[in-house]
Amino acid sequence: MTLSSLVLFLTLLVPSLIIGGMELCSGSAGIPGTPGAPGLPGRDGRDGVKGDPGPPGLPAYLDEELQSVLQDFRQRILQSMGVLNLQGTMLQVGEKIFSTNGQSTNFQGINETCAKAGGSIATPRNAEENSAIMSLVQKYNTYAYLGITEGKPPGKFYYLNGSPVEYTNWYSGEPAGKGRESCVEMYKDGTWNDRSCLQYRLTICEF
Ligand SMILES: *[C@@H]1O[C@H](CO)[C@@H](O)[C@H](O)[C@H]1NC(C)=O
Ligand SMILES: [Ca+2]
Repeated sequence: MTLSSLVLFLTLLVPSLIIGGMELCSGSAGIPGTPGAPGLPGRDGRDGVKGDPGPPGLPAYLDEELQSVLQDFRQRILQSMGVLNLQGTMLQVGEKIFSTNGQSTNFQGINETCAKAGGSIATPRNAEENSAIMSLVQKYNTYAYLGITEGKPPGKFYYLNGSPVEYTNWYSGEPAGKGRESCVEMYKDGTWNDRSCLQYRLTICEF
């Protein structure tokens, strides 16, 4: 008999015995029994609430498609670079690429042509870049304008973004324009001369 059914039994029985008017002799309380053995372990609890969804992964088929698109891009870029390298119109120096269309025009025209092509007029930042530009000047046997112009104080030269030049390679005695020669051209030996911006010079851009 379980404890709860015993309690129920007594609750029902005892009042009915009293109500029934029967004389019950009450004896002394018995000795408490020994505690029962521990019960069996309870059942497992219910499942917890669902967690937040994880970041979306790329489905395998998309990943494969992406890989093949990238492979194709890589192949196309290598082909184009190969053609340009072969033509000798493209020179890579570190992250930079110098290129010419072989055409000559004034400084303004070169600046515009390079901007339209998504680049800017060639601006040597070190000896290695200067040599790359020089090799194009030699190949086309034409001086080139650089992306450097004279500022307000005559004799001071700046990059087109407005910061002062750091690397220079002036020809001996240059710059000597004293405010009358606002652009910079490169000679075939790679040295620089300040010069009027209206000469026709080789278009060399950097990307
Ligand atoms: C060069 O071209 C850019 C873009 O068209 C223009 O913003 C800039 O003023 C030009 N710089 C010079 C010195 O002509
Ligand atoms: Ca000069």
